[in-house]
Amino acid sequence: GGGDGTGAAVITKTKPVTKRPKLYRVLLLNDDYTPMEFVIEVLERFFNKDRDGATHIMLHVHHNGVGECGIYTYEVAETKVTQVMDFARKHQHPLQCVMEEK
Ligand code: TYC
Repeated sequence: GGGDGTGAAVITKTKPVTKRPKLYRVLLLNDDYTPMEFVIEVLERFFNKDRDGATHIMLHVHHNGVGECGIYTYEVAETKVTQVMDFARKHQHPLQCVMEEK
């Protein structure tokens, strides 16, 4: 039984183990120089926000100093941060994007 070759009754109990990945918040930080329109484009391009959603987050960051762009697994969050930082550098804006464990 149970594939042990003896014909004996073997009970195999398996505990289902579901692994929940850690999640990370991706944040934009305010600064005095990055144009509002550029931040809106970043949110549309890299975080799939529509115009209204992107504008709302941008204004939140502008007024509060920091704001959430999205919540992702580690690799995705890391990719978003790199994409935003590369895009900002390419356009010579000081925009900062960071991630933190949720
Ligand atoms: N504070 C910037 C300005 O007045 C706009 C801005 C918003 C910059 C959000 C960065 O993450 C940011 N032009």
